[in-house]
Amino acid sequence: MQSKHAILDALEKMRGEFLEQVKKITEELAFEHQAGKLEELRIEFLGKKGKLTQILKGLASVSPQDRAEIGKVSNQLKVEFSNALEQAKSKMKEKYYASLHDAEWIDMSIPPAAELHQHFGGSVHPISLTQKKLENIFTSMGFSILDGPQVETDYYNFGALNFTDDHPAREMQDTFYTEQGHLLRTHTSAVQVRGMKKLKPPMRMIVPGRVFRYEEVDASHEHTFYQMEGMILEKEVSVSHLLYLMQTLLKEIFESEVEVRLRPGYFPFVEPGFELDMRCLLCKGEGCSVCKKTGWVEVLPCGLVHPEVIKSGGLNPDEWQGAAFGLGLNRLVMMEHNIEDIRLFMGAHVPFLSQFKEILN
Ligand code: FA5
Repeated sequence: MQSKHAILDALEKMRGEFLEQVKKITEELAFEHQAGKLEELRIEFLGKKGKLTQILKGLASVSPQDRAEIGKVSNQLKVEFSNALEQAKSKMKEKYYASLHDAEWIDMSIPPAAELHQHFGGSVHPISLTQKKLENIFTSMGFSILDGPQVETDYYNFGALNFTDDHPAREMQDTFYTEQGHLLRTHTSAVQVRGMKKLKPPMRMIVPGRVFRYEEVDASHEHTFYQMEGMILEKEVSVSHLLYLMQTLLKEIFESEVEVRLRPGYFPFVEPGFELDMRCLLCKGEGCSVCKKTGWVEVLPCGLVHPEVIKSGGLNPDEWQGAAFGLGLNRLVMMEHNIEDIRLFMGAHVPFLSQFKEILN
């Protein structure tokens, strides 16, 4: 049996301990180690099994009135802790930028100290790592790798893909337009028709690349992100070819079976179209900010190529059939490495990036 005062005392003691640790990390630790330590601290105090939860277990034995008071204090503490962590992070960034400024005065001809080399030796971006892994898988299955312009025409991004001028589906992908009437491609599907014109069928191609959308940014949405388009054109292609391709891809990436579900999906350039979702590996399907509390993450929309698109490629849809998919690379990499926030990819954040010190082979 614990009294209200005992719990409030424990919370106050925990507060002191937390703030002291944050101060210590900010003042004493080299900035490149701070992000990791701050996250450890957050988990130690605020995590599911953290100190706050442990203290609040005592709530069961106090009166409802006292419980409300303690609840209020603990909510205030959470806000205070989050603010302290945010402040520590901005200090960390300041130190980082200051170090870049100092670095301008380094004599570039002196070999870097081992310590510096370890931190700033450069590393491959996690998206590039997974992109390369996928490219290896697909080229081993006879796929060619294609690229296309990031500043595109309306025709290749929309018109050639069976989006009529007033098609409401254009609004599914909010678009950045240039003053000259071009646009930043909203998907790698913009390369489908370019690819059909370039490669003779039967053909298999993938198109990894950067795409842009006028999006509200949050834990799972970026305005600039990466996709990988895949397309095959053969005399006969069925939904089972498509599913086989999708399963192979996910199995190779995750090196084990992952739970997936298939839903009908609508895209003007495929018929039928599907949405392939995978179980959110961050929360194990329990619901988090990345999967928007659904337990599932949209990663792989796909379908059979619409006959109108085959015509746009200058081919006869009675002669050729196709399947296509558009993999969301950022979200796949988030699942692969347990990354909780998509914004980390573009944040130029050294402690984050230096976790991926793998070498490409
Ligand atoms: C498309 O972009 C279609 N071109 C995909 C396609 C290709 C369908 C071929 C059929 C055949 P969608 O808008 O759903 O579809 O985006 C595809 C994937 O990109 C999503 O599943 C998601 O993983 C990722 N994605 C979409 N918007 C964002 C965003 N703002 N930030 C990060 N990832 C995103």
